Amino acid sequence: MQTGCWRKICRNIDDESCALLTVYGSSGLRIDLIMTGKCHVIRKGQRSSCSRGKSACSGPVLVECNASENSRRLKYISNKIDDPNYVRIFDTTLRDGEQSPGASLTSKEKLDIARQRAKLGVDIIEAGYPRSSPDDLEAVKMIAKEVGNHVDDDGYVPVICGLSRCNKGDIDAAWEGVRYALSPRIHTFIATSEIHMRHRLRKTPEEVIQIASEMVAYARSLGCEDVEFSPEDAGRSDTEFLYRILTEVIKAGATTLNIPDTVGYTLPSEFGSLIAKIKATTPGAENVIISTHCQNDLGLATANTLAGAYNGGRQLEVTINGIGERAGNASFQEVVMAIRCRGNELFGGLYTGINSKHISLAS
Ligand SMILES: [Mn+2]
Repeated sequence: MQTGCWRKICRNIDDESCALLTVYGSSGLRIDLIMTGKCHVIRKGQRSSCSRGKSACSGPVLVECNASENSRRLKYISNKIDDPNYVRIFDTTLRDGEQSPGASLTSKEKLDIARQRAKLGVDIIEAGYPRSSPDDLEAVKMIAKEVGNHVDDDGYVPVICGLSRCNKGDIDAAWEGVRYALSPRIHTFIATSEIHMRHRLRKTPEEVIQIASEMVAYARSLGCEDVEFSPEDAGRSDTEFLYRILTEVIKAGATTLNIPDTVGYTLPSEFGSLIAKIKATTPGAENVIISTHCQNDLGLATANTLAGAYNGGRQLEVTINGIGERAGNASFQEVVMAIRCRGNELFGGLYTGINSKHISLAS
């Protein structure tokens, strides 16, 4: 990484207010942005003098940016956000990211990553999948106890979330992992596409609806007031069926509905309109948060995520550098900086609570 070059330029512009962004997308592509606190000092096409000599650094192409200065953080309420323009960032580096080909982290590394994600101010940390192994359960517990109890001066503490399939064993394990956090969340999922219901679950659509609502209600019955439900493979599910299952899980107590494009199959226009239709059509959707989760198989994870936000998604699931299953997930840096740089123009003033000054340190 040629971050030396970036830091140098950054210092030249403004030591204190400058936030430096070095983005490595899932494909290794670099997006070059330098942000400042007031965010006007962006020079196009400037080349740096690099501490390692010019040949070591091709120099960035800087882009002009008119960042939103809005970054106030709101008090966390599981099923609603007091400002319609605030977008929650759900960091699943430790869960989806850990499913990257070849990735495997120790508990200590997971704790370090969680601390660092909290430093950036992510709203929710998906700390793992506790039923998948005793080690993962221990790691989630450790993160819940430490990071999930570390309250900042401004009252910020991240929600700690654990993933589970729709069965009692998984949900018990997830709750055991996250319950020590000040704001614990259980995230439960079941497949809703025809192909997955028939061949993987071997269940009828009616059975799937019943299991999903029972398990959401079960998670709530454990004392967890924050339950996220995901209809897995939503991108390839029948939309009428999606409205029905989502209606039922809202009744059962789900507080966030996450819409995953599990196989990275949709186009931005399709994914955006799916989010818009779910918001407009599902009874009770106005009382919950709609979320996006986009895989990058067609290279569209960031584009789809932004389309989701544009159409009313107010929780965006991302990973550091877009790591994740197969081709990866939506990139935290790309999504956060797109909203920060273009939120005013394109999204009617959307903003996140992320402290972008720390982004370069995290990559
Ligand atoms: Mn995923």
